[in-house]
Amino acid sequence: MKFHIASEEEIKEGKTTDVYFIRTREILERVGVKKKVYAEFTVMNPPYPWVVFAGLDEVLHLMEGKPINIYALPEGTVFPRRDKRGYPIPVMAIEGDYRDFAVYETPILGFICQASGIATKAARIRLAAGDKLLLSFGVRRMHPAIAPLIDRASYIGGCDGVSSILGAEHIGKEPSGTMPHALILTLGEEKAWSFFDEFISEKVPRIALIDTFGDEKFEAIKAAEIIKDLKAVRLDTPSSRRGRFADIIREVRWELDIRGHEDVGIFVSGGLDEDTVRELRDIVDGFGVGTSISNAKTIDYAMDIVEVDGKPLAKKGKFSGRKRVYRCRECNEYFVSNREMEKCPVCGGELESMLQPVMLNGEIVGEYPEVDEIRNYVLEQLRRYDGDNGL
Ligand code: PCP
Repeated sequence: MKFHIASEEEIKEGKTTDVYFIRTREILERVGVKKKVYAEFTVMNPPYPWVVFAGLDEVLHLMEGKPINIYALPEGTVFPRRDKRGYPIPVMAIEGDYRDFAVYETPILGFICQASGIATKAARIRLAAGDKLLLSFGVRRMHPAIAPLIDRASYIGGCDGVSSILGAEHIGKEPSGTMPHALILTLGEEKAWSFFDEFISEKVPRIALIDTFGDEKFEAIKAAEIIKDLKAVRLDTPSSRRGRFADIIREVRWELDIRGHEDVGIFVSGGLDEDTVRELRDIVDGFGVGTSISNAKTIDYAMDIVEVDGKPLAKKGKFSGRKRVYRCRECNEYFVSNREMEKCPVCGGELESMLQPVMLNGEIVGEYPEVDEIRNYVLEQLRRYDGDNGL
C-alpha cells in the first residue's frame, strides 16, 4: 500500500496529465506536425471580484529545461475579474513548439488553480481580520501531501503563520499553534496548562485552550490565575454551544479585565470564515482559520492557444492573439491590449507592463522572489485596493 499521491518525478514526467494530451502529442509526432504556438492562461469568471495569482514557482520548477518561453504576472499579483474594458486578464503565457508542453497543461493548471484559490481566500480573510493575528490552521482538512502548498499559499495571501511543521519549513518559518483538546482530555485542564507551561519552549506563546469542559468565562479566569505568563486563551467553542459567540467573547473579555488580566488576549478558531472573522475582529486578538482557507474554491483558469505559427487563432469564447497586460501605477486600472500602450487612458498615469518573461528557452529569468517578498507585495496591493472597494 502507498499514499495515493504523485511523486515529483511522476509529475515532471507528465504522468498526472489528462490522457488526451498524450494522444495529442502522439498524433502530432506521428504526422510530423510542428506548430509554434502561444497559449495564454486566463480565468473567465472567478468566484471573487479579485484574485491573487499564486503557484507560478511550481510551474517554473516543472517546466525548467524545456525549450519553451513563459511570460507571467509576478506571483502575488492581485488582479480584477476583467480589465477596464471587460476583457479577461492573461496571468501567464507559454510559447514554443506545442509538442514540447502539450502534456503539461494539466499539472500547470493544477498548480495555479489551487494555489491561487487558497491565496485569494487567505487575502480576503486577511482583509476581514484587519491587523489581528491570523494563523492558517487548515492542513488537517486536505490531503497531507499538499500541506506545504496550503501553508505557502495561505502565508502568501496574508496569514501571519502556519500550523504544519513541513508547511512552515517550506516558507522558512517556525510553525504556529496552541494546544489540542486531546492534551486536556488526557491530562485534565489544569495539568495540561501547567505542563505546557513547564515543558514547552518559552518561545511558544502561552495560549490556553479553555472550551473543553466548562463555561468559557470561568475557564478563562482559572487559566489566567494558574499560568503566570498567559498570552491568550483560545475559544474553539463547538457549534452546538456557540449561540451568540460574540457575546461569550465579550463576557470573557469583561471578566478577565475586571480581574486585572487586560493583557491576556482572546484567540478564536473553529468554523471561521470571512463574515465571522469580520464580525469578531474588534473583540478578539487573533484567529485560527482552517477549512475556509485550505478548502477554498479553486480559481478555474484555462489554457488557450491564441496564436499558431505567428497568426492569431483562438477557439470560440476566447480572444485570439498574444496580449500585453498593463496596470496603471496611479489608478491601478488594468488594460489588456494587443499593442503597446504608453499612458493610462483613464487618468493619464504611467503604465506598468505586467506580463514579463520568467522563463526563456527553459531557463528561469533572474532570481525568484522570496516568499516574504511575495507576501509583502500582496499586502501592499490589498492596502492600495482596500478590499472589494478598489477592485
Ligand atoms: C479545530 C482545530 C483546528 C481548528 C478547529 C480549525 O478544533 O483546533 O485548528 O477549524 P476549522 O477547520 O473549522 O476552521 P478541533 O477539531 O476541536 O480540534 P482540536 O481538538 O485538535 O483543537
